Amino acid sequence: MMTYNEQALRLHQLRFGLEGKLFAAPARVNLIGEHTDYTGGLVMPMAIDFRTAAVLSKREDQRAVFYSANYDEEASYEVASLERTPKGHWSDYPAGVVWSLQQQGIAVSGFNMTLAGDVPLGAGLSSSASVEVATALALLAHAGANLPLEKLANLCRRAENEYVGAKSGIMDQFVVAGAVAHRAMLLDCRSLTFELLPLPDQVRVVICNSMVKHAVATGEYGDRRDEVESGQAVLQHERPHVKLLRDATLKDLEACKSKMSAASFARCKHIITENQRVLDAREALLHEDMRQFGSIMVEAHKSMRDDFAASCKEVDTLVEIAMQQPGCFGARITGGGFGGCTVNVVRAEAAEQFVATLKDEYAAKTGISAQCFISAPSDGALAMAANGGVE
Ligand code: GAF
Repeated sequence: MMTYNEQALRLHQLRFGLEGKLFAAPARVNLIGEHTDYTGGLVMPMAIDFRTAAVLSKREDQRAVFYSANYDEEASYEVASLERTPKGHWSDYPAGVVWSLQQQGIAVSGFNMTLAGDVPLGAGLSSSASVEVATALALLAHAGANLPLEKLANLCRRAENEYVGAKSGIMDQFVVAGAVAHRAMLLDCRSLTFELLPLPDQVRVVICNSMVKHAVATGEYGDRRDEVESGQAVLQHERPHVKLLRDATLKDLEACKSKMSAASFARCKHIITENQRVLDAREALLHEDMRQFGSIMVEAHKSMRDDFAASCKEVDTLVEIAMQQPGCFGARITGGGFGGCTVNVVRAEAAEQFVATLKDEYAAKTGISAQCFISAPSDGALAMAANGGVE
C-alpha cells in the first residue's frame, strides 16, 4: 500500500513526468464560535485528519499548470499576466494564491502543481482553506520565500476574499495553517492571538456530514454577512465604544433595536451570545467539564438555527438524533451553515455505536446516507512541515 504522500507524488510524476515536492494542509472543524470571525470575535476550531497535498515541480516556461486529481482536470494560467478574473472553477483557489503572492511582491515563476486530497467538498470542513494553504506553502518554497503564520493566513484569506470572491473571515486559513495536534485553538480574530487547549482523552470528536451541500462562495453566507455588517454599522454609529460587533453587549444591541432590521438584530444577537459561549466553552474545557461543554454546544446550535437562520432541517435532524444517544455530550452545526456537517463531542467508548445509530436513524428519517468521521485534533500545515510532512 502506498502512503498518502507517495500517491500524490506518483500522480504528479504520471501527469507531468517530473519529480515534485510535496506540501500538505489539513481541513478543519469548528467546535464553537460560528460566524464570529469577520467581526473580530472568538472561535474554537481544530484541524482534522483530512488533507490536501500540493505537489510542485518547476517549469521552464512561465505558466502555472494546475492538475486536480479530484476533478481529473487541468487548468493553466500565464503567471505574469494573471488577472483577477475568477472562473467559478476549482482552479480559482490555487490561482488566487498565486495572485495574492504577487500582490505581496512575491514573484512566482512557472510551475506544475498536482492537487490531491481527501477533504469532503462542500461539507463545511474548509476544503478551500486547505487547498489555499497547501498551495501557498508549495509556492513560497518555490519562490524561496517564507511567511510567518499570521501573514500566511492573511495571504490565503485575501486569495479567497478578493480573487475567488467569497467573503469569508480568517478562522479557516489561520487554523489550517497554525493548528497543533491534540489541541483545539481558541483564536481571537481581532488580535490574531490564540490559546491551544487540550481535549480530554475520554472524548472523541465525531463529524457527521448531512450531505446537504454548503458553499461559502455563493449567496446565503454573503447575505448573512451583509445583515451582520449593517447591524454592526448601526452599533458603531450609536455606541462609540463599539469598534467591531465584538465590543457590543446585548444591552447595546437592545438599545439600537429600533434602528436596525429584525434580521440584523437577530444575526447580531447570535454573534454577541456566541462570543460569550466560546469563553464559557473554554472554561468548561479547562475544567474538563464535558457536560457543560456539550450543553453550550447545544445552545450554540439553537442560536445558529433560530437567530442566525443558518441551519437546515437535515442538520437539525442530525443534532436531534445525536442528543438522544448515550455518551453524547453535545452536538451542533459547524462551519458556514446551510447544510454541511455537525460536530459532536462523544464519550470515547460510545463513539463507534454513536456513529452506527446516528447513520441508521438519519437514513430512516431523511432517506439520506450520512458520512461520519471520528477525528482527533491534527497538526496544521506549518506543524506538519516542521515535523517533516505527513504520511
Ligand atoms: C466559513 C468561513 F469561511 C469562515 O470564515 C467562518 O465565517 C465560518 O464559515 C463560520 O463560522 O467557514
